[in-house]
Amino acid sequence: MSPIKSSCGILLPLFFIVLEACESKKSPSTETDNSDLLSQRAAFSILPVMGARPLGDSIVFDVEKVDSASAFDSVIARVDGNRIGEMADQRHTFHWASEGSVTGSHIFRISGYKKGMEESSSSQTFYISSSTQPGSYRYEIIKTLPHNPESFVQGLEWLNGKLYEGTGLNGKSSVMNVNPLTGESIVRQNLDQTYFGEGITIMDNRLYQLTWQNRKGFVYSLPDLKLQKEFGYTTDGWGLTHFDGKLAMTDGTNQVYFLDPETFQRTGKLEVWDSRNPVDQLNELEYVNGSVFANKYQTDTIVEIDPKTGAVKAYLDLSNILKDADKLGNEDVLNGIAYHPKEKLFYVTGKNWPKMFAIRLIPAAKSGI
Ligand SMILES: [Ca+2]
Repeated sequence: MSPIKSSCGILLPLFFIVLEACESKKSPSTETDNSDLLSQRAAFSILPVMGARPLGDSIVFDVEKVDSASAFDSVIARVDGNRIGEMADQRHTFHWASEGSVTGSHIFRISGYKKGMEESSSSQTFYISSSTQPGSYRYEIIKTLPHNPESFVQGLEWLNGKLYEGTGLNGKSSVMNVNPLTGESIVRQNLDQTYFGEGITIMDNRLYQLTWQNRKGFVYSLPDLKLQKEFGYTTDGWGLTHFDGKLAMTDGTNQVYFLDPETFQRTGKLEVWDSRNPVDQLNELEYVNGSVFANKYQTDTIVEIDPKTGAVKAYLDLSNILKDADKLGNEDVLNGIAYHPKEKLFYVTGKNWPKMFAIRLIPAAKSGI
């Protein structure tokens, strides 16, 4: 389990129901008489929402005023900051329809107001999972191609019949236009050894590249791969793709962040969940026909994600696609997904792999994961 941080700054294990009481306006008093302790108690109790609830469910929040002496002018309930109702009685049951929302963490908050000021509040973090069992794909290898075993591939993308690759490791990071028939670079731009290159994507004829922990990205012109500008961000940089006019990046968690491609400001995020759990270690990305495909780091699995909801649509298991007989001994994990839209094939490879594979995906039955 991964610890998560509540809005009150308390580290709590995932799936542990978070019941927070945040006194809104007052600083903690140093006095210890009973009346002061009472004044610091939360004015509301919220019955915990148990476990992750499937997207589309109506979520029920049972709230009770703990301190009946608290006379609020109004009591407002919100989910993710959006008002869902008002509480007039001692107890109240609120319903929130999660249909049309997204997977991941959400916050229910109940606030008591006096003279327009929030006097006291309690909140609870709850979790929404995918409502459907993930499907799975089988695959057929259409082509087996060479790949430079010195390339620690972090990003892979086709544009107009040209294959681009970004590589990592300090001192070995680069962006390249690669000849897919030989695995050799046609145009190559090396990064300073300060930088550990990560995901790449091409948008409006510009190639974007992340770095791992430098919190800096680069923008290159095409086809010459000349550096045009740099940009910053506040997380690790792992995978990168784009769709609907925005960049989408991962940072090794289960989150996908959306960035404006001009200002690089974060404009939104998704938390990726399957029908049971958050799906983390999301790495290199590829947007294909309404889905985001992601390598899951340290596995041979590619995850298909619905970018509208964060729900996992399907898994693709590429275990043993690189045969032992083809290994040179320096291979690292599967990484790199590039979709060729005319061929309708996915090109996949791995870090320091000597091979790249063009595969056709074949939907299989629901996996039951
Ligand atoms: Ca890609």
